[in-house]
This record gives sequence, structure tokens and C-alpha cells, in this order.
Amino acid sequence: MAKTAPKSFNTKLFPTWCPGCGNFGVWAALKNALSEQELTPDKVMLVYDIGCSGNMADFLSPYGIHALHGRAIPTAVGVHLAHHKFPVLAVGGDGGIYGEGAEHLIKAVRANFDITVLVHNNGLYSLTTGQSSPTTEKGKKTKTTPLGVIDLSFEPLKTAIMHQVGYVARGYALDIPQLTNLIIEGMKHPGFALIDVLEPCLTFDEEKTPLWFKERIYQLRDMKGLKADEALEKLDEGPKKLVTGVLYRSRRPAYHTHLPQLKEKTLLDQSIDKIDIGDIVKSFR
Ligand SMILES: Cc1ncc(C[n+]2csc(CCOP(=O)(O)OP(=O)(O)O)c2C)c(N)n1
Ligand code: SF4
Repeated sequence: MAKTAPKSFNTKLFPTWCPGCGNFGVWAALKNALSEQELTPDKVMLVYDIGCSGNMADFLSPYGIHALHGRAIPTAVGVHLAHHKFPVLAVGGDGGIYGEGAEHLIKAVRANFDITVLVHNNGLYSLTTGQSSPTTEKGKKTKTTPLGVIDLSFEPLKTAIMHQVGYVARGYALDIPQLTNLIIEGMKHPGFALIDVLEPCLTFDEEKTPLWFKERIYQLRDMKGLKADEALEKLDEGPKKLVTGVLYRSRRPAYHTHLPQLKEKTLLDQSIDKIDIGDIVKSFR
């Protein structure tokens, strides 16, 4: 089958993001990745969180659900378990996925659901104008932390690696070719794929400019992934050096492969007409 051109995934709306926003890079890489895999808008499901990142719901044409803030992962998991043969991605920001939705991330990491999660990690709650998020670094001054963040930042990639999820990667929003490959590999890998995307929010973070990132970012060229302890060590180099690329892969079987009821058919393909739930209903009376 011929590839669908990346621009075929556009809608009639042009993104409303600020000029130079990293979201443009993630948008471009995601369209490239769908095109390269010969997917069409009716062959993939995108679930969006709320935020500048989640506003991508208006700018991409595939099947999509614009979920509540912090709830993109459980919504994506629901779609995936209903039709585990269909590719499902969740797209959101660090505030939604690592903050309000953190419990859902932990559940997904423990379960190793076969979905791909793309996090626009700009270290801020940006749509609501720049409050600190779980990945804002200690000491940083933001609207909600005028004297600097006191907490240590949350380490989602380390959490994922320590729970042996399928695939853990970090990209950079302005390196579109690398991010395209990271998304393709994540979607192909069986099991949970967490792709954290470092990105500048030029409007609310004057420090982390593209130059700031350029001075720190380097790439792992090998797409095989590192051993867990090596990957954790690389992540500890931040923020002086910021590793990008495939950090870790595991062969842990995905959640749905443990469910006998999904062995032959997807839930969508199964009829519930002949299932008698009368006894269960009675047990609640
Ligand atoms: C349940 C709920 N809590 C809070 C909000 C308000 N809210 C909307 S967007 C947003 C910040 C989004 O930040 P992030 O998830 O990091 O995405 P970004 O805008 O940075 O892409 C917040 C707090 C909401 N819409 N729903
Ligand atoms: S506020 Fe920041 S994240 Fe939101 S569109 Fe503008 S640059 Fe992008």
C-alpha cells in the first residue's frame, strides 16, 4: 500500500501554538511516523490530554478522543483493551500525564499495556500560563513557586525503566527525524512505550531556549536500548547533559497477552448476547 503523505493527517485548522513552540515538532514527527508505517487516519486512534499539547486534537485528522486533564492514559487503555489489535497513542503534557494523571501512568507502567504515550515535557503547566509541574527542576522560579521549587522533580523515565516496561525513550521536539524514528519504534514495540519529549515553551520559560537544549542534548545512535543500570546512569547526567534516544527495552509480555478472553478475538468482535449475568446481578441484591 502507498504511504499516506504526512500532510494528509492535517485538519483544516492550522495550530494556534505560539511561534517556535516545541509542539510543532512533535506534531510533525507524529505525522511522519504514521505516514512511514503506512497508517491512514482510520487505522490509528489518538487520545489527547488537556493542555497546549492536547490541543493537537484539533490539528490531526485520525480517530481521536480529547480526554480530561490527566486522563489520556486510562482512556487510551480502554480503547486498547476493547480492540487490542488497533494502534493506540496517548498524547499529553507533563502536567497531565506526570501530575494529575500520575496514578494512571503508574498503573500503565506496572501493567505494561501495549499503548504508546507521547509526553510533551516542557516542565510547566503551559496552557494555564506557566505554573510548576512535576518535572520542573528544583530551585526554578515559576508563577506558583516565586522562591523556587522546593520538591525534587519526578523521574518518569526512571520509574518506567525500574518497572521493566516495554520501551522507554527520550526525544527532543526540535529534532524531528530522530523523534519520528523514536515514535515508530515505540509503536512497533510490544508493551507500554513511554516517549518523553523535551521541548521549549518559549512563552513561559525564558531559560530553556533552543540554544539551552542544543548545548546539553546528545543522541544515542543505537536503537537497541541500554541495560537498565546504564540507562539510569545516563539520566543522572541531567541537566548538564541530556541524553536522547532509546534508553531501554524489555521483553516483558504486554498485559492483554495474559487475558485468555482476548486470545482469539478482540472484545469488539465478541458478542455479549449469550452471556447470562443474572446470577451476578442477584449477588448484589
Ligand atoms: C481536571 C482538570 N484540572 C485542571 C484543569 C486546568 N488545566 C487545563 S490545561 C492545564 C495545564 C496543562 O499543562 P500540561 O498538562 O503540562 O500541558 P501543556 O499545556 O504544558 O502542554 C490545567 C491545569 C483542567 N482542565 N482539568
Ligand atoms: S504557551 Fe508554551 S507550550 Fe503553549 S503554545 Fe505557547 S510556547 Fe507552546
